[in-house]
Amino acid sequence: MNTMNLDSLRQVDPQMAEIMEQEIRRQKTGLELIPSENFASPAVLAALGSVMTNKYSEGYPHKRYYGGNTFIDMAEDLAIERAKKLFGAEHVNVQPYSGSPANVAVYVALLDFGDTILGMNLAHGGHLTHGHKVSFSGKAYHAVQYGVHPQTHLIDYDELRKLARAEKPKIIVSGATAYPREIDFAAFHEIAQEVGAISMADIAHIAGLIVGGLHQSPFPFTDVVTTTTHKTLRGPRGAIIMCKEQFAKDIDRAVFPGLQGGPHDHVNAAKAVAFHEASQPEFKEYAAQVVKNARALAEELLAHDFKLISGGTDNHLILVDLINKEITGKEAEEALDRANITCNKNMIPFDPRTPFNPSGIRLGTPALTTRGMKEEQMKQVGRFIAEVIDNVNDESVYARVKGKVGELCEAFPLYEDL
Ligand code: DSN
Repeated sequence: MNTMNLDSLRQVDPQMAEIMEQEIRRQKTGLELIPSENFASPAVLAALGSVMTNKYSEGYPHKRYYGGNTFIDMAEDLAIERAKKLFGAEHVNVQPYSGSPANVAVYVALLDFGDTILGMNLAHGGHLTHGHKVSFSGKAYHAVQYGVHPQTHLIDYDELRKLARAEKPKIIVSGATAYPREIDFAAFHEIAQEVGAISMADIAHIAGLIVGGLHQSPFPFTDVVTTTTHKTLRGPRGAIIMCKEQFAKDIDRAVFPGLQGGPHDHVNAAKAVAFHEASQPEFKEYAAQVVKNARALAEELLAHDFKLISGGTDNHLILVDLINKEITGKEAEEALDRANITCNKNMIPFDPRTPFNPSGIRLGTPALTTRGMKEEQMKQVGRFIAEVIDNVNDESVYARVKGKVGELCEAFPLYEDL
């Protein structure tokens, strides 16, 4: 984002400018630990806040229902080519508005209503769109859910195979939003093949780690891969669908005209910028540091008697079981917020509590790593978290930690021209 944009906003709409200034201040002065969030680069923000938002371009490059799309076609082609190269995908659709619509588009493209989906239970780390009963995926389709092993908290591939053989799903969805360990996409695909199912991987959380070579890739074998572009990938809020050529036509038709209208061309331009950034050598270093930072934070939390689901992490996130600390996830989220540490309450596997007041919190390192923080700072952050959680309701502790959080944030500035 450049300051000129903010100046014009201040002149035209001071009320909204004031809200945005407060949000900018919040982002700069707090520790962002929500694992699905990140700080998009000034180049990505520039593309998002651009004239590309002015265009209608229903259709696909060179086959539009509107005139004047020469440059929009160039931008969308560029986004597609860059994504293909980055991930090694055969076909890419960059138009999905976000992750949930992308997953729905895959189902609409490849399934009939009532077909069986096998996906990961939300309470065990899956996603609403992987078949949860409150979501479209669980209402329109017959959803069967797999989970993690009660002791190890790891995906039990033998159980998954048994379930797949018994239920004969039409599609098997891998991928998670709160799973701290590596996912074996090859095992998922093998099981899908054994039962004649389509394999689908939702890599939204770990796309940046895959690009950085830090996590097993679902390419080239997985049939369909979806990802958001704003998490570890550090692009704009949005999503893409990648697939083998044999599914391309159906998926494109499901996205447009099946479910969506005009593409968000400013977002698609920003996706192209993000793919360019993610293909640079610095991005590999960034992804490696995200993982090192998560390990360092996990070690510090373990040293402060926190229980971590699966005992630690292989990726960018940590799922903390707070039961031994006698505090709920909601209380912990609120207490940490008071010290300018942002995380989110989260269900843990086999949680005795409810989603709105669960037993855990979810922490991640993508955003702090973007600020340039390393292992030493993660240890500090771990100590801040312990200080708050072990002294909950002590206002003086909140104030003290908030002061230290402020100093740490000042040493790792963000969006300096804002
Ligand atoms: N809402 C996202 C997350 O926080 O993980 C998943 O879509």
